[in-house]
Amino acid sequence: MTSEPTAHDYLESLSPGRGRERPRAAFTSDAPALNLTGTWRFHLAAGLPQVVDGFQDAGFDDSGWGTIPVPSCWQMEGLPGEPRFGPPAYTNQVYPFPVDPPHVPDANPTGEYRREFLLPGNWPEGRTLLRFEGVDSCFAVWLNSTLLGNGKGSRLPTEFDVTDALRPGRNVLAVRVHQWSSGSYLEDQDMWWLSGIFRPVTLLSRPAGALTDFFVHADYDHLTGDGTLSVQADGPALLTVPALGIVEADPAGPHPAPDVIPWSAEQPHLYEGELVTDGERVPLRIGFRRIEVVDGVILANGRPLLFRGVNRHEWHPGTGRTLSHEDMLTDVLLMKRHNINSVRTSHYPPDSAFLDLCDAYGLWVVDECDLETHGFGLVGWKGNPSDDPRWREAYLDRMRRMVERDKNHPSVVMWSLGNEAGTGSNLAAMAAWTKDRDPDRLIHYEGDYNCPYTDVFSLMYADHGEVGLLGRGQEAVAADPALDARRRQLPVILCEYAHAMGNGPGGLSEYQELFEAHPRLHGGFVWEWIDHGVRRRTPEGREHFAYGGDFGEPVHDDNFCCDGLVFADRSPSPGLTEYKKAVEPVRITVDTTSRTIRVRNLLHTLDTAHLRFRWSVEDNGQPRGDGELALQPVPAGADGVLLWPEALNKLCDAPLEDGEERWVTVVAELAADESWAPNGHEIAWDQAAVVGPAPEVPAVVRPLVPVLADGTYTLGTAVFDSASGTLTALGGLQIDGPRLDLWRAPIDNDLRTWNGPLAEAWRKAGLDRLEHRLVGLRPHDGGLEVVTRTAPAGADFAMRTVFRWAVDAEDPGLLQLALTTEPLGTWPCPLPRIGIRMALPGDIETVDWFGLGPGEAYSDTTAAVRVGRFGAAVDDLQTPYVLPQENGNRPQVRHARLTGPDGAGLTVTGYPHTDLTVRRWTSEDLDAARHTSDLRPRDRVYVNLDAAQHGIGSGACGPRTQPQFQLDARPVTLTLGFRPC
Ligand code: IPT
Repeated sequence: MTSEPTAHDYLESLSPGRGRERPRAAFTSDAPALNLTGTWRFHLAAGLPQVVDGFQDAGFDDSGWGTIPVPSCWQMEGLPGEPRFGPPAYTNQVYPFPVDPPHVPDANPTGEYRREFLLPGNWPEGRTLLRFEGVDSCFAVWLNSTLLGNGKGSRLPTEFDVTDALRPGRNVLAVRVHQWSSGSYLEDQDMWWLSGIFRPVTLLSRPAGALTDFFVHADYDHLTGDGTLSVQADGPALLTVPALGIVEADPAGPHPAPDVIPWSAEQPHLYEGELVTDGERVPLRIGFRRIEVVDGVILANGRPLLFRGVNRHEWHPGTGRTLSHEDMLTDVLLMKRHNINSVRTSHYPPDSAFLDLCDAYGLWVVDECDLETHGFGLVGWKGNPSDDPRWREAYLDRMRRMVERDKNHPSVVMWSLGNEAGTGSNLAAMAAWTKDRDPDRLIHYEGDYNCPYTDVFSLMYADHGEVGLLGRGQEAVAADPALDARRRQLPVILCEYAHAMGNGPGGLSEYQELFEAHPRLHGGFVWEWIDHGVRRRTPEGREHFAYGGDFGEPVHDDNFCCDGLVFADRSPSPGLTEYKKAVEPVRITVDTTSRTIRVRNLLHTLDTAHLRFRWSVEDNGQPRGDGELALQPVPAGADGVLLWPEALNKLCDAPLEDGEERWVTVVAELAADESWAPNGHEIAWDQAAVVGPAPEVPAVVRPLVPVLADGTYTLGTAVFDSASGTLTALGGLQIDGPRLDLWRAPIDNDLRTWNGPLAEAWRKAGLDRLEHRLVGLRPHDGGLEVVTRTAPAGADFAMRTVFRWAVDAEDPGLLQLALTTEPLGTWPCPLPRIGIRMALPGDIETVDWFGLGPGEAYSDTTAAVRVGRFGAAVDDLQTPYVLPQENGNRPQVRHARLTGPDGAGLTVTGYPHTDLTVRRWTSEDLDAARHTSDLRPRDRVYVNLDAAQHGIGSGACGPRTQPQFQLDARPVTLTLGFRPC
């Protein structure tokens, strides 16, 4: 029996670990392996003084201990109820402990794990390794009371040789995991702090003669179409790749592979092979490809690469950073189905199974090392480990473990040193080691703007203006002329852009136009893929996603962790739909003047043969006809043009009722099942109006005259309060009449806008507490005129609004409103919205509309919506942003029916259109709510009809709303018709 090490000094030591095996490639083989996942005994100590002496002894009695699943993050246990083992905590940059490297607080939760296993009787002679895929953040391991060693580097594998400690039959494994360690200083990523054995644990037999490591080099020469294969194995082995005619050959080759199908994200062709040694057979999946920078352009297989990417953290709302294979597959399929072609594994190497999926389904990967020291930025980068030689080995160790583990994945095209770790010689050392070990991939790091050792100039959150400058090579000059000259030659990527927090991001299409216009720009990676919301239940049992501060953390960053294109449960948010359209890899242009359809193929590899192009015509949203287009395959990077087919011409020449709109839509869809989506899955589309839009405002020929009686004016079926001029009923429908509305529940981009939150300016101006005053009420021969003045307390600026109500005797059921509003004085800030708000009876359930849809959209997020007829339940028009905020707007609505269960309700017509929002709570309710579970339906349905709304932008982390989408106080008109139904 070995006793406890004299101290736990490894915890705060800068050493990355002791007793570990050298890093090597992750691979499977037919050698026996014992999966040690499952239920382990578990005890959580508050800190070192509380750890259990002797827990590592094989004979220790753990029958009184609880259990925990392995893998898991211990803070997630017990959720969505109460956490069983201490709560999760969320911070972005700030360390949740004093910056006192390498020391950590005494209150250092420590998980003690025990697991017995039976060694199968046929376990081979030879070496046996114990492999941990991920343990957060530092751990020591004993097998049968023998100390094996310790390790750090949470999202990286660690192996120990257990050959001498292993016994036939019963074995006892003991692991002590510390939440905080010196390693925590290097793991300050913007995410929940979670601990434990959170990835699988395996016992691996390494039979005599087995390989320890190998490196597959599969190059592709696009000029000849030939590949070259060479496998560097660290021991004797024979290589077989049947499809290439390689049979039991020396792996090193080099083996010419004539006329090979290269690997790309669009055509992820993998050649199955095998390495055979005396000890085992190792299956190989080989992808031939070449990635290089030529004349400042990133080429993959000789063709420019455009990243339509996302930053992906590993997240599940119930299990934290422990993901099932199904979760990973869901991510990959969702990405592929939304035209995403690349992933930055922010900010650590993912579970290797995810990279297997990227190889198989096709995603270009920027593999990022588990390194971030962002919290030093908050103390002026004083003491940043990145430039302290004492930390060098810890840095290099992390890089080696990533590169060695993942080097055989064709999907990985760039190695990223880490994220937000400042500058320093340790980063340079990581880059130098990597270039030497793997010259065939590119190096990425964003944090050193001079880019002395990277192959790309990478930026975060640059605004459209700056991206345009970079595209044209006109960026600001760096201080050092030599570095400036070097950097000017580098291709540009945005490793993070378009912060997808809450409603948004806006401005995606404008970024994409730039990326597609300038060869130096290689696209980017939206921040980020998934909300890190934690599924939680209120004491009354209402589920919601929790965020920073919800677990009583003294230091936290609120909901800044909820900024994904998919919600925490992996349901797509409107931002994902918008991104899919903005980055569509085939651009279709329906031209109604020349009657042509142009198809620009922006794919990297494939021609358009795998796509079917279909046209359809709708008159006022009613289908009139459709058909297929006979388009010759357009090669990658090329354009194809096609005349409209005769059937389409004919339909478009047919007469149309007055005021109707005719739209032609062309879609590109998969022509056959793919591994990631079925036949018919839509990839791209365009739409153009042949006639329309714009129904004329019906002229009021014989206006009804308002009738005053019993404190009301009656105008047709409309009833107005004679004191306030407010509409109170229409055709028997109770209405809380419209009044001017300028407020929206601030979205995250309003709340956190860089360089001064817009929402603060709005509240300061008093937009959330507007007062209304009736200025004039004038019944006249043409109808009823109501004039109001709307302004916040204390302000001398206002909006003067004229409501002109009219009903034509020819059509007494239609109540028309011509509204004009204009600013008085000087408004100090842009306005959230300009429109009206009213309330209808709570039994309104359904909205059917003709306008833009089907999803929500705002002025700078309109790429994904199209003109058509749509319908949805009121409850389904809401987008459940984790922090409740403005959502659900349907723009450019020509016509809408809001109805209850019996079909009764109200129709609204816009002349020519209006933005429409319908919800069971008010903007004030949305504003006040902290979680979706705070929102309770009221007994009214609130309807906003807007002339305009301020854009979305991505100001919570990045540029504000672009000037063209900013809503300044200005005169607007809104012309509407209301009819009970
Ligand atoms: C950037 C981080 O790299 C990323 O991890 C995340 O925190 C993101 O911001 C915001 O959600 S760093 C920021 C200072 C630009």
